[in-house]
Amino acid sequence: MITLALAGKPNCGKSTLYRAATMAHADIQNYPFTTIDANFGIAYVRVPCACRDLGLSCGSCTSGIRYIPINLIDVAGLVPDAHAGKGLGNQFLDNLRQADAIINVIDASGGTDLEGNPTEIGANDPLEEIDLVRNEMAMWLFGIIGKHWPKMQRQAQQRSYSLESGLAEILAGLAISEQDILDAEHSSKVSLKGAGEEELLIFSRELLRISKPIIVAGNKTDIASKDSVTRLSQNNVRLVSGAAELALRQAASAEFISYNPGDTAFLIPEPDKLSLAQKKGLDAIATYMKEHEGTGVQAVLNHAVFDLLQMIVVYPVEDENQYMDKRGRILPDAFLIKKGSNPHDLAFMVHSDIGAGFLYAVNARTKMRIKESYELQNGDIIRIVSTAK
Ligand SMILES: Nc1nc2c(ncn2[C@@H]2O[C@H](COP(=O)(O)OP(=O)(O)OP(=O)(O)O)[C@@H](O)[C@H]2O)c(=O)[nH]1
Ligand SMILES: [Mg+2]
Repeated sequence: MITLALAGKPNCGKSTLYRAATMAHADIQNYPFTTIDANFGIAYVRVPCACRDLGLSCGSCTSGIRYIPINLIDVAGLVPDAHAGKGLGNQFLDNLRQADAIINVIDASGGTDLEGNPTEIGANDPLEEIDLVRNEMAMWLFGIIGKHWPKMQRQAQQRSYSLESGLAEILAGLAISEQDILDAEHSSKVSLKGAGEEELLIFSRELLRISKPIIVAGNKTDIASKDSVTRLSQNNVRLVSGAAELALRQAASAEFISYNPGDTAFLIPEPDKLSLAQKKGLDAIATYMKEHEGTGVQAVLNHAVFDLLQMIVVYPVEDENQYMDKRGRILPDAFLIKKGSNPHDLAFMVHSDIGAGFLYAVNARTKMRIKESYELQNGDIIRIVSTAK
């Protein structure tokens, strides 16, 4: 399953976003280092369900909206020099190991300093927070590689030893592959053989850029100034309000409003049930949503998965005529799979035995057999035929 991690300085709203996206518990407070141990939960990306194009109602979606699970990690806040032990040190960096991509949360309101202490709104420049995560992670990776480097360089004197595969073994637990290493070597123009410290740092930065892509989410946009919001969006920052999303999810689960995560508006079925304060709070959120086309939280998750990580959605089925599994469930699964994957890759995702026994696949929309080399398309419904059951 895809894993995203929320990282950023203390007190920027990571746990608020985490709670909003997962509806799992996490402590939220207006001071730095509220979170010490990382929180691990399940969030969702939102897509239109394929059952609607087929004129069916699958039972796995909400009125045609399909939510597909991903892992979300909320880590402790990081401060400059965290890699060297400052703040809560680099344990949180270890929590980023499993992440496929990072959502770098910044405080768009400028109402907290670099260490996360509350200040006046606008007293800090949110753009200064952007390089923090990237730098700290690069130094952390550099530190891990550096520890092994002298020994590896000695081993590299032997002809049979490959630095790339040696490094891939060391970095396997960080979801970094040998291909990532080769790509980083190529694009950073650093040759690992004989690389000194400076070159190794350049290489580490590039490897990080390739293996752990980062998007920036400007949180607390609801209290940020107009100027700050404009400036951030010009700098490729995605605007969000974790607090608004959390309030909506809580109001929806209490059945005060009808809202599906990612909607650009919500409805209040029985306004009389709400107190004046609740109405006022919801009114403010409605105004914010009108201006920003929603709270932005779902949009950030979707952007990370579909644009940054280049995933597509594919529906495996066992009966291509009725789009069902053996138990009669219509489109029972929706898989996130990397763009460029083929039916054989999908078979392995369903189960390693199904992959090993792969015979052929059928495109359920056309009922045609497809080649093993066929590039899966977003929304494909695929029956896999395998010797394994
Ligand atoms: N106005 C506003 N306040 C927010 C928003 N998100 C979070 N906050 C507030 O910001 C403060 C910090 O929120 P947390 O979610 O605990 O921040 P964090 O980044 O997890 O903090 P650490 O765990 O200490 O690193 C709390 O007072 C939240 O209520 C938002 O979107 N808008
Ligand atoms: Mg926190």
